[in-house]
Amino acid sequence: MSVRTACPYCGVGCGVSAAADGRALEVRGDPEHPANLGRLCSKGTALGKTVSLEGRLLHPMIGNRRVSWSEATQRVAGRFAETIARHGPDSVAFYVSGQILTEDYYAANKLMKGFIGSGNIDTNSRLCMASAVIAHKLAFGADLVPGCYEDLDLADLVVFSGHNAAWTHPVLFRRMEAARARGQRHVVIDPRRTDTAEAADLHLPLAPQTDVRLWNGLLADLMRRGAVDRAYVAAHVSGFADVEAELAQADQSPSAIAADCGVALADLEAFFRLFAETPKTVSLFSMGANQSVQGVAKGSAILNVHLATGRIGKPGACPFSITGQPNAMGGRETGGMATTLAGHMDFDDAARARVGRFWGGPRIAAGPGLKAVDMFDAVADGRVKAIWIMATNPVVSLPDAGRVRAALAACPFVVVSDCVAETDTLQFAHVKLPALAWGEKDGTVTNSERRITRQRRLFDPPGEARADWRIVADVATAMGFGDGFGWRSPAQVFREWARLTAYENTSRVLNLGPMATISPEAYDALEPVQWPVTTAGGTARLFEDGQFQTPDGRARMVPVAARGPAEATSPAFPLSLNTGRVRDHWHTMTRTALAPELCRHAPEPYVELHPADAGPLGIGEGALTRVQTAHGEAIAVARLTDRQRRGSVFMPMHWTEVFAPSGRANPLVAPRIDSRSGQPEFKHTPARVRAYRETWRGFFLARDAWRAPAGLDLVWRRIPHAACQLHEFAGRGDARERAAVQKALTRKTGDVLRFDDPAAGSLREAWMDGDRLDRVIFFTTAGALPPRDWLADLFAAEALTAADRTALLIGRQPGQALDASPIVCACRGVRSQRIETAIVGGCATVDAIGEATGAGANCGSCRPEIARLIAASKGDVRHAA
Ligand SMILES: Nc1nc2c(c(=O)[nH]1)N[C@H]1C(S)=C(S)[C@@H](COP(=O)(O)OP(=O)(O)OC[C@H]3O[C@@H](n4cnc5c(=O)[nH]c(N)nc54)[C@H](O)[C@@H]3O)O[C@H]1N2
Ligand SMILES: Nc1nc2c(c(=O)[nH]1)N[C@H]1C(S)=C(S)[C@@H](COP(=O)(O)OP(=O)(O)OC[C@H]3O[C@@H](n4cnc5c(=O)[nH]c(N)nc54)[C@H](O)[C@@H]3O)O[C@H]1N2
Ligand code: SF4
Ligand SMILES: [Mo]
Repeated sequence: MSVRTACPYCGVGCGVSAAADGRALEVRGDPEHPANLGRLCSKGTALGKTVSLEGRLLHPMIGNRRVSWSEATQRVAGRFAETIARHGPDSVAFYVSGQILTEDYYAANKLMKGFIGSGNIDTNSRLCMASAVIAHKLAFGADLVPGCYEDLDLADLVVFSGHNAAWTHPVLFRRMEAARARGQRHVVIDPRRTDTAEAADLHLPLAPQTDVRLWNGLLADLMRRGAVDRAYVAAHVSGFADVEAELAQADQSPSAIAADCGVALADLEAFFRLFAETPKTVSLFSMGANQSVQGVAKGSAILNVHLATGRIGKPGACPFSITGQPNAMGGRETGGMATTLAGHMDFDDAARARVGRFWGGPRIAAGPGLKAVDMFDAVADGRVKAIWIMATNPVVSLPDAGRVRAALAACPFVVVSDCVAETDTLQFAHVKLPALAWGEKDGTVTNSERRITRQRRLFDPPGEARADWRIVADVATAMGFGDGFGWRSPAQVFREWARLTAYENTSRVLNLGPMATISPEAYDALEPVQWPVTTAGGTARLFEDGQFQTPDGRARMVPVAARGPAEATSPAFPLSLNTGRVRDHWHTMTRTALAPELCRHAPEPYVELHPADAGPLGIGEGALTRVQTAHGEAIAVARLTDRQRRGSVFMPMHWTEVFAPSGRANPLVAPRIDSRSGQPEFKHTPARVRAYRETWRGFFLARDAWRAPAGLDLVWRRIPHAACQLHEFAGRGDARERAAVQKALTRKTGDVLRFDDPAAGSLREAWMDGDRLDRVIFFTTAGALPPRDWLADLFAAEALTAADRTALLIGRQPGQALDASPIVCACRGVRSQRIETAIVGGCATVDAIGEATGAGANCGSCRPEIARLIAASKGDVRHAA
């Protein structure tokens, strides 16, 4: 029987229809869910591959000792209570995540802000949405997302500002591609020519951190053209004159703006014209906007343009901050951010009194607590002495990760709730709490368009794992707060939450009033619904009547001045390091790396560079490259591409100590934050690159995951395959280093096929366990190593053939042309070479390629890349400015 639930990855919030059989799972897109209408992307499609119990944390642990829940709960409650008694409520903190459910969020927030009495609960949405939240509050009076996905179908123009939707919100992007086929235009504002940009009508590859200048320039241009909606402004907006005065402070001529933003004048003018002429415009903004010391200003500059043109609250027209995590919105609603109290109420006296009355706890937080980056600073300097981390991996995902690591190592008491047993953060936990994962828990999430969807349970709870809300409630009860935390089910938590949104609510748009009495049956059967919820049902679009949640009901335009990034590049660090996502991985890879097909498109840490920046440094395509900043160093594989701006480099954020200790991005990222939102500037840190110049390289295939041998300075990364783990490594040492690695990796027993040529610096070993292949080791000092995939596939065989053995020794698959080209389509495992062959064979469209090879025919995430291969074959590759 299939169950309708929601995908646990991105903020699109796709509906999934899933049928479980034991731990096996079949998933399809839910055709009834309004967010995706049956589609899923590569990550959603592979969900079934990520639900095994391999590597799960299934029992509470204190140190390395398995303990009972009651002992773990007592320990957490005891240490928190003791710390609070000695050092006050602000000496403890919770750091939570947009990947817990609304019920979990509500429980954690209530405990911290209503019972412990501190504001110190913040969420990883601080790294993600905080700037947009502040921009919304300034403009609309509350953190309200005006639009809905239908607007993306109806718009005639969609502007993507720092948003690589083709990779990060693939299903929405498919929807917009369909609209584009009907005539919708796309403009992408991004320093990189991403797949989103590649497919667009116009790409503005702006210089890093010049968005405010660009959007201010657009507004000035609209004013000059008379394209401002004066009647709308007069009726519904304040602050217009202040913004006009601010704009007058700078030269707003298109040529000056084009020069400052580093874009071609003709492209800038084309954008301005298109924007002026297209009333039905949606401006999507994401991490290229938010993750900046000007994050709030970027958001305000975008909202100003929409308010001035009245393009808000109308079908097909709105500014649209798109959320990253499945429940980023739920966190913002319940109060998971240190800067709001709960239910879109802040810390003013009236709200504190109201929420305090509602909760009935002993102590209500006096004011905002520590924001994420500040919170870990406070851990570092001892102000915070006990921290509970839930559903996030800050040792990987916070900026200046080396400092975060040191802070946790020195913290007297660290609690981590997670579903997996091994993360970079868990190694610092004094207490590890096993949480139920997706498919095991029940609750709700809110997607980017304010739509609440039920996540439903598909499997029985494994081991002793428990729902996050329940873990919190048990600790609260052990701290003596049982009265406020006596829930028996997530439905009860949700009801209380819905009741709070409606409590003494005369003006708050966030209102789930009719759900405050929802029965357990109705909660189980809940259909996706967009808040605010009235007796008539959900609400698709906000502000249709031009009324905002400000005291006078008017929206506010906010003057913003363009500034540079926090830290300019310098002769020592001449490049701008930008970071972000790859198509098939999710953040710190704890789940996507369980699906080998999601590890093929971007198998290992890389750094993208413009060939003109790489050439003079002697860095070629595929070379191991050091990326250095004032904070740290990483080593990644160089990818040379003119899709990267000169002077900028890009690294994915995903790799961790578990997968690639030397390939982590965040030890490099400066912890500079927007002073209002507290959001870090992940998209810009001054950096330099150098060739790594390894003296030898190798790889190692084994059935288990291995860490780099201790005591050696190697570049090491692990790449999961279906039947084995591939470990790639390189070093700068001599033959002794190679010998030490060989010693650490070889088996002590079993048959071995060995080919050793010390003079040439190469070694091949294949170790057998009976007839099965058990380990393979290849080294070389010459540089050439054979393709790995066919070797990895040999691990699936129960017994090797004589031909396999010979092939192992010569390092080549006999008689078969090797296709070692990169995987383009993760769903169907189609490589670029096959697609190129199909193009040569006459396939001239993405659909034709799909018919011939299967590529792009499932989730469609790779369609932009296929289009690029077709374009490249015709020689009409566009070049970045
Ligand atoms: N595959 C995949 N999808 C995901 C996620 C994932 O981990 N993997 N994570 C989810 C989450 S939590 C989030 S927050 C979203 C993020 O989704 P996106 O915001 O689309 O993703 P990013 O790659 O972080 O950054 C977007 C773009 O900002 C650009 N950028 C950098 N600097 C600037 C600048 O100064 N100005 C402008 N205009 N652009 C700039 C970058 O080049 C990058 O292409 O993705 C969600 N979806
Ligand atoms: N350099 C750089 N760094 C970035 C960014 C960037 O663009 N560049 N983006 C930032 C952004 S936008 C984000 S959102 C963050 C994301 O960064 P993180 O939140 O640190 O990344 P995740 O891997 O999603 O971590 C989620 C953790 O929760 C666990 N988990 C999953 N489900 C559950 C559950 O139900 N309960 C519990 N208790 N645990 C669970 C997972 O196993 C995993 O360990 O990274 C930020 N860091
Ligand atoms: S777009 Fe992909 S990752 Fe995002 S919710 Fe849909 S299926 Fe999941
Ligand atoms: Mo995010």
